[in-house]
Amino acid sequence: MQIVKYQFQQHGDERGSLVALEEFKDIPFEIKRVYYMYDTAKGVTRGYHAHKNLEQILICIHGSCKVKLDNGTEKKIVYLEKPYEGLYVPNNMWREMYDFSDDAVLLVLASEYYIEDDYIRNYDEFLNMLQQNKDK
Ligand code: T46
Repeated sequence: MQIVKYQFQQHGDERGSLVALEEFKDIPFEIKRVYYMYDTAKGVTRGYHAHKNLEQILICIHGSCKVKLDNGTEKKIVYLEKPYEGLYVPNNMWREMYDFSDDAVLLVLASEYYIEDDYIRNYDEFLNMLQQNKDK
């Protein structure tokens, strides 16, 4: 499994740093939604689902966290701790986010609006869907 981590351009000067993200330029899709999670309780794992039709970029803009990606055959763990790094998460990818630092803010840029039907929350269902896609 290839992990795609974007390194965004940092505009830094004596005042500090700034990152600007433009759809189709820095981000490979139209950004239809932005959300972020913070104040994550100790020991919590979020996610435990895949999406049928959603691309996302995860940026830990403050603090750190880990993301486990699972494409049904391979699993990889990615550590996010830099506000100028974005992890690309394609559709049909199981994800779990955990080990959030107390100060972690995980920002997500999404290619689609929020659609509950797009979630696959059962791991066996996820594997079945991958198999069905293969059989097509
Ligand atoms: C994902 C990972 C990385 C909304 O109302 N609108 C939204 O756009 C989102 C993302 C969530 N919600 C509501 C639905 C739930 O009542 O916020 C609540 C928490 O969402 P959820 O339990 O899905 O959060 P996570 O952290 O498990 O997953 C989220 C995204 O939902 C998911 O698409 O890929 O972050």
